[in-house]
Amino acid sequence: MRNFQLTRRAVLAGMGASALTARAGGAATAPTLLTAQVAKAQIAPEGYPQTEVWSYDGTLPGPELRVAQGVRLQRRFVNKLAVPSSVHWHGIRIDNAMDGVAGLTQDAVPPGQTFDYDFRVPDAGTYWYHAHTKSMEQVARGLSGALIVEEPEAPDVDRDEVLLLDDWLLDPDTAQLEPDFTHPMDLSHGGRFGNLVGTNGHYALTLTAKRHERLRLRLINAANARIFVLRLTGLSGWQVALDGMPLPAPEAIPEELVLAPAQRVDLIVDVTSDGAEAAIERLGNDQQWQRQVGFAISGEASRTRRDPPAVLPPNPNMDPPDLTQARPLEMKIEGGAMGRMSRNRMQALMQSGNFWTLAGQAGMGDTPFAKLSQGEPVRLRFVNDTAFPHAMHLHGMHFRELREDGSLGPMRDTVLTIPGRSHEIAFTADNPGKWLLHCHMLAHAAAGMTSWIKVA
Ligand SMILES: [Cu+2]
Repeated sequence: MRNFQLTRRAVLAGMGASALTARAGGAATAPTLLTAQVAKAQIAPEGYPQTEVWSYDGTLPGPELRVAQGVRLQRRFVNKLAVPSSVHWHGIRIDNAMDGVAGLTQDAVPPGQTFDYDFRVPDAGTYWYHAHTKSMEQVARGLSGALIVEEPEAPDVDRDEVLLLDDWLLDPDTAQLEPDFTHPMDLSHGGRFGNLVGTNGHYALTLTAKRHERLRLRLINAANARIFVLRLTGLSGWQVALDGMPLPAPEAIPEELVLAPAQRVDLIVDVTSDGAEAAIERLGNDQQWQRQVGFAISGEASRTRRDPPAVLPPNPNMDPPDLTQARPLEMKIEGGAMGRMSRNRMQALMQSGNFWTLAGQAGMGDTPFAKLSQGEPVRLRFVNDTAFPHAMHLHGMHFRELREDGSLGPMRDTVLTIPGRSHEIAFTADNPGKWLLHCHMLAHAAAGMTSWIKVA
């Protein structure tokens, strides 16, 4: 992979993202639009040309949608691209017909056409929306944004910042996106990695902060394949939610915070740096820590640190599944480069344009991986028999990881599975519909790692 040369003096200031506030209901008012369109964005450092991207509403990332818990979110999706598209509302326990999965829950919206998304947001937390038609290409081209559902009573913080982490694979000469979105190397290995990493559409996002200021940081991994390993410097605090769902109590932030594609974490941090800077750093490929987000500190929000934050209010329906009644399922993950799949099977798989299988099948197929009765508790064991990590995402329902000691982890919608290991999740199949179950390394999803379950 070619490196993207950054010039030291190139520093971009400020954030371009605009916050839109959605209104509930509104009988005779014109629909609020969300328009997929070609746009230009200054992703690369100054001195490089702007990059042509596919965007929602012309901004990169798409507009931050911020709504109150429990309201209906209504957006008329307008497709001004030259290709079909659709919008998935990631992590929302949503009406199935609004889930945005082309070929499963709706037809892709053709160029020039619209689709009215209209659904209730039952859970407060940090979610995101992104294209779910040829998502490997469309998300990489820029079709993603944050969806924030606010608690009725927000926690006591000075500021609430959304940090959408992403990477882009750019031609170092032209700063345009590398247009080969189906490179066999990406499909069969770790996925499509960018050569420029950034936040909120900037390669070097720097925010301002005051000493002892309390920030809620909502981190979203919107990258196609990159697993972010992060640490904080000059900031200390707690993690309070994972994949949108509040933790039972604020927890210490791990020394190294791992955020797989599509995962989110909410942090409440205090600016504790004695110097002029604080930062979120990420572990680079060279095992060096690099700045992901900088905080330029000036002034003082208070003289001393505050008490720990209160627990976030729970979302409805967070009861753990009844494990004594749970139906056991197993999904073996196989294929890819350097895996253990036989040569014959791999060759047959590649002839169908795939590199991976879930439970022996490549791609969605006509029949679901499992048919579940509504309300049925399930335990599902992912067996990662490949040489790569996979971020397995279930649509429509959150699950808990069933740990080896028998305890249940926090609610999540995406679990990172490790090569050679198995990970068991458990959930109650309480949301009727056809729900995608796939790897969120989007090249893997495109090359076979897409399955679905039916709840009826
Ligand atoms: Cu994968």
